[in-house]
Amino acid sequence: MRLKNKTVFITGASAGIGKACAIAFAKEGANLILSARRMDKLNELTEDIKKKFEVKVFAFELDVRNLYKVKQSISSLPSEWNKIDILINNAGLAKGFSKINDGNIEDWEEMIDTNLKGLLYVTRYVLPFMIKQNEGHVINLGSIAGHQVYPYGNVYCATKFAVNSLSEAIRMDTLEHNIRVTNIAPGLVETEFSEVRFKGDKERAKNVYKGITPLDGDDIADLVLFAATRKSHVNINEIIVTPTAQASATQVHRKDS
Ligand code: NDP
Ligand code: 8X3
Repeated sequence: MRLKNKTVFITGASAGIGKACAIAFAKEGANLILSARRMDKLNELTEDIKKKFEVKVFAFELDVRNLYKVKQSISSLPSEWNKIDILINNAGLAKGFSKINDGNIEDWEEMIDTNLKGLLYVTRYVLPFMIKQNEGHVINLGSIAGHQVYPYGNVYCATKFAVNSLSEAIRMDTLEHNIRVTNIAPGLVETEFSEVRFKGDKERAKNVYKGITPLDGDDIADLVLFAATRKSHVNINEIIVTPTAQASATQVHRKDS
């Protein structure tokens, strides 16, 4: 129970890494503020967590692209919920896989608005709570795609390069306020990620992980938890993690099946 009485705010908690983080943090006794667009998934997760763990959960619908909703919902959190100890900026997505000259501009806007602007909006309104309490931890989901561009990854990679920059910037801007900042940069994690990228094409999504043992949401939640449970004077600046079979964004060793 390393996080008893701590409050963790997770964006994009309805699936994949965000959902795995919610469960991992609940196991450690943390109270959870969960948000995403799909309330049915969030409600299911909330029920499940409340049955299994003695923690409080406050779940609400939030599209991180909606600046007004971000501002309004964070500023009007019930008073018992506005001491946020840890923010996990996880909501994000890749949409499409094509060269820039063939790119779908709506897909670009969705990635930029979610991965970059959404992360900024949420951070903008959570940081003042942390600064006031002179304590906090911001954990951003970056990616190996934020370190290495890969073919057809263009705009997604650019948003994740931006997340890296913002992790560094938040660290600098909050240094005097005892706030920790961690950038988590995974390689291939099998979640709904590829299904979203390929717009529901399950077969194509499955092929991304063919012939390897990919990471899963629990593997990443484990590392997020590691970063969040170091002694208070220890800041994990970044964790880059890939499956054993992945050496870089473009080099993956696949077994023939
Ligand atoms: P999933 O697709 O499984 O989950 C994405 C989550 O983000 C969902 O809960 C979704 O919820 C939420 N989300 C998407 N758009 C929005 C939005 N506009 N507002 C609020 N929530 C949103 O993918 P992952 O769990 O894999 O991805 C989580 C994060 O990890 C992303 O930032 C991704 O870029 C990053 N990442 C993923 C890797 C991978 O290989 N899977 C590797 C490296 C980084 P809902 O649809 O209900 O809103
Ligand atoms: C997700 C990992 O390599 O599919 O950020 O872009 S990758």
